[in-house]
Amino acid sequence: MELEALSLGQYSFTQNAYSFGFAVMAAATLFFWLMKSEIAPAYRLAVTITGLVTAVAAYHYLQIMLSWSAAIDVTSGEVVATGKPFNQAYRYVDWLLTVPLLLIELILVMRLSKEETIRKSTMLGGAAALMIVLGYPGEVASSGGIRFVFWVLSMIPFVYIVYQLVVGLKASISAQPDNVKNLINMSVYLVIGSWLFYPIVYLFPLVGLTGGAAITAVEVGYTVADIVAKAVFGVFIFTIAMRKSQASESHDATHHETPSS
Ligand SMILES: *C/C=C(C)/C=C/C=C(C)/C=C/C1=C(C)CCCC1(C)C
Repeated sequence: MELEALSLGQYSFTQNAYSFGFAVMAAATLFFWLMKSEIAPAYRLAVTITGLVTAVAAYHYLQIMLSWSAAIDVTSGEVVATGKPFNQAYRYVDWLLTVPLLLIELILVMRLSKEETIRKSTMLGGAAALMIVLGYPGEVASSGGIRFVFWVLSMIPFVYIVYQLVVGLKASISAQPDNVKNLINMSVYLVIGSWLFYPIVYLFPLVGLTGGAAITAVEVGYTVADIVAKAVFGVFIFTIAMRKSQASESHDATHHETPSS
């Protein structure tokens, strides 16, 4: 990463985005965990994991922010690289942990049968982890060709996940209670919409964005996408859990929502 290509404004803008990311993730974690007592026991695990995802992200935003300020010295009024590398692995380690968990949140809040839950969580979680692992070598490569090759490889599990969400979950979603069906559909499209952002941001350096502008666009772009994919998505999961909890007060608490076929 050519850190000295950054202007002072780009450096601070990126630093402020990390700081905002940390604040949102930390606040979201407190909200999900403190509000968990309002949720029926059957849906608490989904909400616990929702808060775990934002907690892991808050921790990594703090680390990213510290790494960013350690890599760059601005005391002279200009951007000077200190020689300490900016650690991009924090982002990928964060994704490796949080991306499978985000899909598991969605599966858990649907409360499918035990076998379905395990099968879908394993398939989707596994594909998500593979997608992140395949993206990393391209992210840290200095050659555009290598970046593109790993983009293509990582897109394979990405497309599989989108297919599974849209087609694979269809029957299960239509078996969901009426008061949450729409919200679950919206959550699925929120996942797809916000996740699409990442492979697009990843390509910025390959489509002519260079130097400080490219670094800033990638870093701020990922941060915005993270906030939508983790905290905003989390609010959807929380709302679904809340509505189901209210509905289940008058229903059999052990009832499973499985497709009738
Ligand atoms: C909270 C973090 C989330 C939801 C991160 C999601 C990340 C992706 C969907 C990343 C996907 C990528 C590709 C599909 C190709 C290029 C490499 C990646 C890893 C950026």
